Amino acid sequence: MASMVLFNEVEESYIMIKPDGVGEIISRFENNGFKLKGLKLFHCPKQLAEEHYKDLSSKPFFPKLITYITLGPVVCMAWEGVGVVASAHKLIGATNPLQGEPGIIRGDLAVQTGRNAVYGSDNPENGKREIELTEWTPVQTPWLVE
Ligand code: IDP
Ligand code: MG
Repeated sequence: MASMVLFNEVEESYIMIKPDGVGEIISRFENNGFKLKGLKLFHCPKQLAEEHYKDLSSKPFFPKLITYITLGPVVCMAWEGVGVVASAHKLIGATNPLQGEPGIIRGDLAVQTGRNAVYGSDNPENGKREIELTEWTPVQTPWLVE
């Protein structure tokens, strides 16, 4: 995918701490020098979870994935930075946490594919789409405009 090789572009990635995730995940991105543009705690409705994961709707694990994502609140975040999408992928690690090396979020903080603690956008286009999907409004807007 052409967009994945543009490592010097400023991008946005939608990062989501899944219901089983922990706050430490936020500091992993912060420590890598990315900018947290927005964050909200959100109990995702089933319909929105299905829209977010629509590319996986034909997979046998899809119903379990939707159950997982809607189990409790998730932390929706918009992170900005040069090459943030590819860097986030490296920080998050393999889909199966048991394949994660120490220092990689899923390797350190999760044990099962079906409870792998965090989501990150696949490419910058999806980053934009997924941030818009959760209807995130820049926090400055209501401060600057009544
Ligand atoms: P990714 O999150 O590493 O990009 P995907 O293949 O896009 O992985 O799958 C999305 C999510 O679906 C995974 O993060 C995981 O929570 C869940 N998932 C993927 N494969 C399985 C499986 O075989 N069993 C249960 N859940 C799965
Ligand atoms: Mg994926």
